[in-house]
Amino acid sequence: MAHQSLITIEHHIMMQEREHPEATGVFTGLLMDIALAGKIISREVNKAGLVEILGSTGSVNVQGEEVQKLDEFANSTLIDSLDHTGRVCIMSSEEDSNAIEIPPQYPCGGYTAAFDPLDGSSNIDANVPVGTIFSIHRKISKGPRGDEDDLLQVGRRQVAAGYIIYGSSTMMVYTTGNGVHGFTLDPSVGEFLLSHPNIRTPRRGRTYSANESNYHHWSEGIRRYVDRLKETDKPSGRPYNARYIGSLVADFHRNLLTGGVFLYPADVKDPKKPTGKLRLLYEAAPLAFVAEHAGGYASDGYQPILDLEPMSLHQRVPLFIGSLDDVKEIEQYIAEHDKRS
Ligand code: P6P
Repeated sequence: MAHQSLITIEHHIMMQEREHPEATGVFTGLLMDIALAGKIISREVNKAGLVEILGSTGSVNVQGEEVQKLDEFANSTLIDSLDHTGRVCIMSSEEDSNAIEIPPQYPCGGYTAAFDPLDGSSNIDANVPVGTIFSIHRKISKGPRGDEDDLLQVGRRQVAAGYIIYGSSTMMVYTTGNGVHGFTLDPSVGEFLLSHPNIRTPRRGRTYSANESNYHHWSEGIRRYVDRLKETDKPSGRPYNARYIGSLVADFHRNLLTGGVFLYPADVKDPKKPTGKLRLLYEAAPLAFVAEHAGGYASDGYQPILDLEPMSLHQRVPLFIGSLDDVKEIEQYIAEHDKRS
């Protein structure tokens, strides 16, 4: 059997960096800092049932969601891995209502980091896969320190994005715009080893992921689209399969590898979720960057997620993401059946 060469994520990032002669190694270091945080979070997630960190801290985050202890641990691990390195100038996290400034005693660098430290955390106690999502931009503000303008950049300008999924194994998937690559953690040596080089997502899938308990809160176009997926007169025979884990990173990762579409539409009847539930800066935009660089697509129903200008750190957007033809079809249903609100 051909010997699969052992390529660590560090080696892979450095090989990618060599293709950018202007790269200074700071960017490489930043991705390695995130990989380190992922290893530490993985260790804690994988023993969550054994030590007293299950259950919640009793506090509530900016989203009004109860903060699970692992959420807090993941958040502080990422901040502690990044804030002193001199590689980032400002950060944003789902867990923090305000931007996270670099402490004055540390230098600022040329990049920003936005992250959802532990997405899907409401599933932790049920041992359902959860994930870390991250998004990297270049600093654009003129001052020596970073500010919110550095974070509120359109998704297409990201220089890197990806996620770490803590599932049956821990994987880190990232792109710098030069292909999407997946690495599986070998916990016995603490290394992420290349296991999924150059991931390409099928143009059309056979899976759709949506929380259908919201069906009556969806627009006409979305309801007609999902109804269509279930009709049995389709020439391709079996209709689509429904697969919904309720953990964005897990649903996204499965669809990325095998094809399919994830839908979290706007809620036309719930004033609390007028624009959907998922956040643009550290959920939709980084996963859209990964999806597009794997040949897929992500839309808010009208335009690419990557073209949306963020107005605020925790801005929510409707999200349709996955196989290119499936997401484009959703846009067609919306164009045909929905009045533009
Ligand atoms: P619902 C988890 O709380 C999360 O943010 C995503 O990981 C997941 O896709 C979504 O919310 C699930 O939301 O409303 O279907 O429970």
